[in-house]
Formats: sequence, C-alpha cells, structure tokens
Amino acid sequence: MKFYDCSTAPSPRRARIFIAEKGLDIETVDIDLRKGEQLGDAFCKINPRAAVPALITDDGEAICENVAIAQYLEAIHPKPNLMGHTALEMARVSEWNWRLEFEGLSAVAEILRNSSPYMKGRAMTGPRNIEQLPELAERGRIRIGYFWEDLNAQLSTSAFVASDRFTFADITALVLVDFSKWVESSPPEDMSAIWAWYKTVSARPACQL
Ligand SMILES: N[C@@H](CCC(=O)N[C@@H](CS)C(=O)NCC(=O)O)C(=O)O
Repeated sequence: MKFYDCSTAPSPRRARIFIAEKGLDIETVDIDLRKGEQLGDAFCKINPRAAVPALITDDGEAICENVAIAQYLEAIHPKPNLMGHTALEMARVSEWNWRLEFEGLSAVAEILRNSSPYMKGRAMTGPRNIEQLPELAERGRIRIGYFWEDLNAQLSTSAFVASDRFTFADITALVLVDFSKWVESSPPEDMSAIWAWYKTVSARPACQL
C-alpha cells in the first residue's frame, strides 16, 4: 500500500492517526499542498479530485476519502477495532463521524477557506477554482459555535465521542479541535467536558502525529 499524506493539513492527519492506531507501517508520500502539488498532473492521476488523503491498495486501487480509507483498513486489519463492534456501536461511530465532518470540519473549513488571503480563488478543494464568499466565513463561526455546544453535551455523558472507548469518531473530533485553532474558533474554555476528553485523547502516542 501507499499513503498520500500532507504533514501540515488536517484531513490526511485523520488517516495518519488511524494508520498509527492500527500499528500499520505504510509507505508514505508527502504532497505539498502549499506548493499546489495536489493540482499537478502526477497527483491528479491518483486523485482527480486533487485532495489528500489517498490510499493506494496493494491491487493499485486509489481510495480517496477518510471514511473509505478507515473502512478499508478496518476490514483488512480488524484489530484494534476503531469503527465499532456491535451494529449499534458501528452506527454511533458513523453518526458522530458524519456530524463531526459536516457540522464541524466543514464549518471550520468554511471559515478558513472564505477568509484567508492565501485561499483567494480556492474556497473549495478540488481541481476547479471557486471564489471566496466572506459571509460563509461568518456563517462558519456560527455553525461551529453551535456544534461545540452539542459536542460538549455529548462528552458530558460519554467518556469518548461515540462510545465508551476510543474510536474513529474521536480521531475526527481531535483533528477538528486542533483545526479550529487555526481560525480562532476553538471550543470555549468553559466547555470542560470537551477539554477533559481532549486532554486524554491528545496524549495517545498516535495522536502526536
Ligand atoms: N472529505 C475529504 C476531505 C479532504 C480534504 O479536504 N483535503 C484537503 C486537506 S485538509 C486538501 O487536500 N486540500 C487541497 C486543496 O486545498 O487544494 C476527506 O476527509 O478525505
């Protein structure tokens, strides 16, 4: 297998942590997003959607979404389980992961990509250029504020995001909290359930990556 990563970006960090939690040793290639390497012909042959992470299987198939990479690796390396044991736990991991992506990561990305001068004309990932809409940055701040309330409520009743143990949803949530620091939209300091969980999870060796 081969893993296409970018050491400075949040999305591939999710796959990097997942691979480390599984204890896998996969050849890794770093794609420099700041230099636009993802938009070059060589990488677009691997992922025509011009984004990382991407995982090339031993059969030469390219898997280019975090969830799909996680499901694939879990299927071929089931231990330790990160995607859920029971039908209900699998559903909860999936449910929380979707919320973390749609209500969390996309809100923070909306802030960054619609306000950063470095992202002018690059408001969305992908091979096509899309202009920024400053109102979307403002809306992103409102969206992430509401999502932190929901996440803090969840972590007030559960030690981990989707279950009583560490799962893929915790990886997504950890990366979300760290990504939110980029645009000063971190959870408020008084959201003690989030910060207590964050302390535990960010101490894991794989989460140092
Ligand atoms: N839903 C995708 C998101 C991938 C994504 O947005 N990757 C970003 C890095 S965080 C990227 O490759 N950006 C390229 C660009 O900005 O042109 C996943 O989680 O796999």
